[in-house]
Amino acid sequence: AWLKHSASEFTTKEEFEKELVRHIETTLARSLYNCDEHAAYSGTALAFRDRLIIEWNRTQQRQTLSDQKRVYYLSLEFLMGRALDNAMLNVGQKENASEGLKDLGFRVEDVISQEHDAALGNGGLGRLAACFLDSMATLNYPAWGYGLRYRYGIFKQEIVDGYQVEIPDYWLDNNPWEFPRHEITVDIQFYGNVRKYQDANGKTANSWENGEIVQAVAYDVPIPGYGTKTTNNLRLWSSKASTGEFDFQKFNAGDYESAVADQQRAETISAVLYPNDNLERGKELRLKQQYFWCAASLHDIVRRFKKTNRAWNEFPDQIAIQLNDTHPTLAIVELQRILIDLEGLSWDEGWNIVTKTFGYTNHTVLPEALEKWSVPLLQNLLPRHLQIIYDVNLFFLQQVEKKFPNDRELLSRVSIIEESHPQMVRMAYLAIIGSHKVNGVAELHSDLLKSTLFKDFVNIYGPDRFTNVTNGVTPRRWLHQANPALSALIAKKLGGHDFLTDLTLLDKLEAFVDDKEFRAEWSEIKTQNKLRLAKFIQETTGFKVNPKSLFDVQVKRIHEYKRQQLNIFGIIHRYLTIKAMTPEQKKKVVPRVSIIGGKAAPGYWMAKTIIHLVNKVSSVVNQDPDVGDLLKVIFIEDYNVSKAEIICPASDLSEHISTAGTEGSGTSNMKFVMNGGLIIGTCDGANIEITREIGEQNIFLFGNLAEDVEELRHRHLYGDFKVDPQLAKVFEAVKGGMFGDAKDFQALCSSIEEHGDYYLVSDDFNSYITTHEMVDEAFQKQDEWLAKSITSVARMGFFSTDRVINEYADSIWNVEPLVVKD
Ligand code: 26Y
Repeated sequence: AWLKHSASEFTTKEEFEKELVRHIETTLARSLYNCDEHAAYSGTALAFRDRLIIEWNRTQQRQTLSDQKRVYYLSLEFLMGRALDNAMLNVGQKENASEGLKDLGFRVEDVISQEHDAALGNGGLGRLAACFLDSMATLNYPAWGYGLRYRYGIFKQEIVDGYQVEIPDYWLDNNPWEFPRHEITVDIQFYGNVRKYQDANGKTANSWENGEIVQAVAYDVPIPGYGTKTTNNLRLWSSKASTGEFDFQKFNAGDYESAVADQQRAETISAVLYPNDNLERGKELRLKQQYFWCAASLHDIVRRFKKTNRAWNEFPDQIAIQLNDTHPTLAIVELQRILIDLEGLSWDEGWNIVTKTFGYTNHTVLPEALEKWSVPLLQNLLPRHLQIIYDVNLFFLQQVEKKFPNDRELLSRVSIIEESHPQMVRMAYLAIIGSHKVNGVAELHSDLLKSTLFKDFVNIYGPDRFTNVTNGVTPRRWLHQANPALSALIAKKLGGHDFLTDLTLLDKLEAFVDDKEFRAEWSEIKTQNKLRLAKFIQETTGFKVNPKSLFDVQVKRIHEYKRQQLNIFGIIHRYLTIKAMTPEQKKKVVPRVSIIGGKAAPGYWMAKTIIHLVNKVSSVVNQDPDVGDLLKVIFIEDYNVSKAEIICPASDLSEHISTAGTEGSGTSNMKFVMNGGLIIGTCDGANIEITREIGEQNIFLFGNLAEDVEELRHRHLYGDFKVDPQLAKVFEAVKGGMFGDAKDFQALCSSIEEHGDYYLVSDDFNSYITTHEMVDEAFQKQDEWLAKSITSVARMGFFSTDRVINEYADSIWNVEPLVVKD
């Protein structure tokens, strides 16, 4: 009789053990007697990988056969974190695996933590892409991700003498989760020239010639859905010297050195993730990365489409492509080039297909993050693409002129080409013009796009091209995986884990808010999670923190708009306040651990100064006997996804305190609340919708509103500006050398005192401090605090990426899930 499943589809502890041992002994050529934790990790990963491969092949076959519309998510960043725990949980075999590992003498947590994070992203945008992949697979959408296979992910951060130092993150050795597809390659052209010629019908056509060729090689990563057989694909491109004849000429001519140099230059394209988050720098290599990845992905997509033998006008019925910010905007131009130059379609036929295919997501209104590429750079690197951009612009401006005659101001405002020196291509405008839908990532953000940045385009196209899709996070990683105890408690109350795939079911928890026993269990889980973090802090920093303290966390990329400086100034204020207290007064203080973590872009000097100050304050405060356990300040080194999984479940309070109107959405706010933490935050990004969902009484909001920011900034520059008196005291302490050389922090203080306080730190300081006092009071009433915590979690159903993906599918992509039958 045939087996119901092959050996690699283990469903019991024994079957898993067999697979594990087989991989350790044969694939890894190790004996069980010298099997260390890392080998146990590799063996386990390989056993799970086999399972994924089987379903992945089946999924790809099923999707090809069904011939329905697919989604391609183009993102330069996929901040995946670790894969093993996720794979175990998504295929539902973590129990069996942990039992099996235990038999061999290993703890599953130790094995899991052997894995190197896949850190192919900077922050929110990259992590959102990773959550989207999880939801698209879980919801059975036929969907692929396309990205770059960087040899070096985001740098590893070390703190040396209080300063950030960047260490390269070489992560590719022994990565069991990727499959090289050496047979899937695309030749990508750069430089060269455009030649005009007469085609067979006597029409003028364009040919891009004499360029340099670099080869793109596909590496595939399986993406398992939770509780479904659907296993989707993430395809990452790696660059390699072309093996074409042309490129061997140098070798043949004996020019060995220069041939090797060419080879290295080719490999440089996918060598490193640019570590800037929300800061555009216009580097040629970055533009090369963008085109390399867009062109490879587009050719792959077109190749797949052509196999179906459909007419070109069916392309948008078969394919939706989502642009994760403007980074892949060249895909728009590349598709138009393929259609008109290579496939012989007319301009209008091509452009009609292009605009129906693409959707564009904007993640930021910060001017310094908006991509612009210089015309001379594009002219040199991608001469044919520049011509197409000019033509897109010409036809667009003609359309605008028709609708709004004689408005030259308008034409120059909306032109894709900015008339500066040198001229610049505004990628966001190109993305809007080349897409059928443009969305922001939270309500306020989408409204701001329509009323400020893209206002003219709303007038030109009407409001329907612009929409909002509020972000979410995947509850599988951010609740079930990061906080197994809480997930289990919820499951016990709700009668199963269905809430993990329908997060709105969490609302049933509200019925238990007053249940004493339930509250105690809830509280105990938080305590255990805090103990786990306290242990981690002691192991990594040497500082002991009291787990009974209020854990106050701000972890995210360091940026002035996110205002870690407001946090650290608030901490200094608290420190000064405690130091001035009598012993009697001190007894009433709620002990606090302030935890800050995040990377600064290597060239972002102000952000690095903030990190430096946090570390200096930490070393002063943590050894001050006047303060003891009343205040501890911890900087978490090298904040990343796997550390976030320990940190999020352990917070009592987290800080989301950007200047109103600056944060697109924020997604860690959602992760923290989902884990029963409360928030102190501004009326910004998704904080506003979180408040609407969980109720004003369950969140600590403070600070000025977005609508008042412009006027305040204006007043700083032209009216009289006085630093908040409590903040002034903080500055006095810093300048007096309390935290080391005052000069080191000069710029931080003067950006507020002398240079207009662009981020409104002073304006919001008093409100921030007062709100923290309210937090202290609330924390003392533990029963009420617990009620807030439980109620908030119960009302977080909206913030699952499952809801988000369904919205994209309905309102932007027009795709249906491909339901799997057993
Ligand atoms: C142009 C280049 C230097 C660049 C590189 C990375 C520009 C921007 C970025 C990253 C942006 C980013 O992470 N944005 C964040 O996206 C999240 C997901 O939508 C939002 O929650 C968050 O508010 C936003 O800052």
